[in-house]
Amino acid sequence: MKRILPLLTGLALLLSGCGRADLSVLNPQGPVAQKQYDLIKISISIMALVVVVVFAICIYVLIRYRRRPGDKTIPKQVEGNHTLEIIWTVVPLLLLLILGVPTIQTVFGLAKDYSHDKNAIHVKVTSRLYWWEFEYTDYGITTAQQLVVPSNKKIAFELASGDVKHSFWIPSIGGKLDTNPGLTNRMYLEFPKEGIYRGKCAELCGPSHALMDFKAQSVSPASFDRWVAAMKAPAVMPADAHIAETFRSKCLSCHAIGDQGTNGAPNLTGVGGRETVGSILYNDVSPGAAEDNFRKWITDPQKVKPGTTMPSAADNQLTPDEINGLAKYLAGYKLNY
Ligand code: HEC
Ligand SMILES: [Cu+2]
Repeated sequence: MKRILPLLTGLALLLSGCGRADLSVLNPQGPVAQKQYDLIKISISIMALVVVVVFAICIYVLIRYRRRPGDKTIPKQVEGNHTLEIIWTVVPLLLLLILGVPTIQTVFGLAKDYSHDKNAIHVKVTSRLYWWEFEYTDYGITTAQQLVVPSNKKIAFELASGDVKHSFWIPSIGGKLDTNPGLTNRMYLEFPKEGIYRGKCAELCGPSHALMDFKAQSVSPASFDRWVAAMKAPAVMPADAHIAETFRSKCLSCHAIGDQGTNGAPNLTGVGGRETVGSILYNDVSPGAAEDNFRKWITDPQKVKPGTTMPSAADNQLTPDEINGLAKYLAGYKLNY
């Protein structure tokens, strides 16, 4: 018991995330996740049934036919029993059918390709150590870390990786599917309810793999249109001329905002409105947290996400005033949608 207790405590802690609507497979928030959850339920029920029946028979036989004290006789030797043999062939066959038919139906159903469907929203996902890029090919816009989608539409994803293998997974909405370098995988998802869902990288990819989250924000179709328009609007640069120049020379060499910069790092258009900084520092924990998070991130991204290629403030030769100015600007850079 002493040895098992920490294990149980750990398990309880681990399972405390179960059931969360924005995070858990066990609380599906869309039709894809619902179908996957139904498959989980049917396979676990069948397996549990088999375990219970087999163990019950096994325990019964062990007790009922055990060798009793003084009993020296050799039991009757039986070989071959048609009835039993038919039972233990037919029952597993039936169970496999009950398991197999819906599994194949669902798996092939979920593989439906909406990439040429005019009514679907097409998103090209590129995973990189340790962030996610989302390109909306229908609209010519690119964002990162926080996917924005209209509710009740089919979202057709094209998944690929810019470096090593990752895996795209939004547990309460559906997934997961690997992202490979040089190969495109396709998948669709639907978000019937508005809200922000947490996405995960589900393939061990490096030291910050566990921090390689992203968000999927489902909004009303009208709100989505406003978001697209805001993404296409001219970039908002820092108001302060010196901060603007710093941002242009030291940040836009990797990042993009609006029509400026390059998309070699997360697109920062409207970054202050994302739920997190660096996909892992949450902004909604207290008022002013966003600015603190940006400061923390710009000062030393390695400390937040070991292995990231973003340079620290020291590498970038930023003064404390410049760090503060940039943090304030980024925290205030929100899109209205
Ligand atoms: C060498 C390229 C490079 C330069 C230069 C660079 N960054 Fe980054 N930045 C990155 C990468 C890569 C990431 C993604 C890190 C991750 O999450 O794994 C990132 C992430 C970020 C994020 C988090 C975005 C989000 O939505 O989570 C912010 C904010 C940011 N950078 C701000 C800056 C600022 C401000 C500067 C200039 C002082 C800067 N970066 C300079 C490469 C760069
Ligand atoms: Cu990963």
